[in-house]
Amino acid sequence: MQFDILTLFPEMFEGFLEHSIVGRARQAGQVNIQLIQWRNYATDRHRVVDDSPYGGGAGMVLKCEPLFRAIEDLRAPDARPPETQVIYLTPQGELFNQEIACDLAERAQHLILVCGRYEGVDERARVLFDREISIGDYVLTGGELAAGIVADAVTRLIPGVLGNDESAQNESHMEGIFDYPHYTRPEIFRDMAVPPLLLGGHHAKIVDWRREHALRHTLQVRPDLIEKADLSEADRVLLEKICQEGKAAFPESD
Ligand code: 6GU
Repeated sequence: MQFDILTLFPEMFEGFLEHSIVGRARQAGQVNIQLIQWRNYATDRHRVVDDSPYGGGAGMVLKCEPLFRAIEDLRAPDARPPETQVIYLTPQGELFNQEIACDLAERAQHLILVCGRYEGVDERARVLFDREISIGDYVLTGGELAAGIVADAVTRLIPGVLGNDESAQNESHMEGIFDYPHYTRPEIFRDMAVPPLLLGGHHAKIVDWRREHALRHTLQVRPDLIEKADLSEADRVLLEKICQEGKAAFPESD
């Protein structure tokens, strides 16, 4: 997979994309990540890429010409989505999640990630984008952190990037709910014991226990995920039991 990241601050990615699993995937040639300085596509001596907004107001707007030049240079003339996608990182985009990450990892071969800054791009440049993505309901100073997050989430889903021990198969959010709780040695730490069932080696019981606690934690923190999740009949029985316990603890609230 090829990632081209168009940014005014390529230095922001040094470190982050060189280490950890993404760095290893780059070393192994499983992904190629190219950082491209937006200013290289300006034509004037001062390499200006922004200008003040028509109609007045605060801030600067990223100009059309350098951005069109960049995308026309980076995208092959006959390239089309889903294999090639130009993605604009903006707080006004669709909310990034594991489903989008999986879709990109499965279908895309070339992602061009455009990191916005200031008040964003000239509205007319939006015709260049196949997709506009936000990483959450808060405002960052630029799209760089968001592009790093997308590159990380997608890279780790590419077949062969994670080893068997790190498998993405049964981890948090793969099925739309949280991961189960994990414990390791020692068995007792400052009076806190590992749940005895996990020490017993009864595999089927452990599977059930993990599912129950994944559901419990999700219901407590993100009930919205429970509503959207693809749950089995057994899950619904477990949830019913968990809800009944809640009612027993607070009998006055219906
Ligand atoms: Cl993609 N960009 C910026 N600037 N802020 C954000 C964002 C992106 N996603 C959430 N907040």
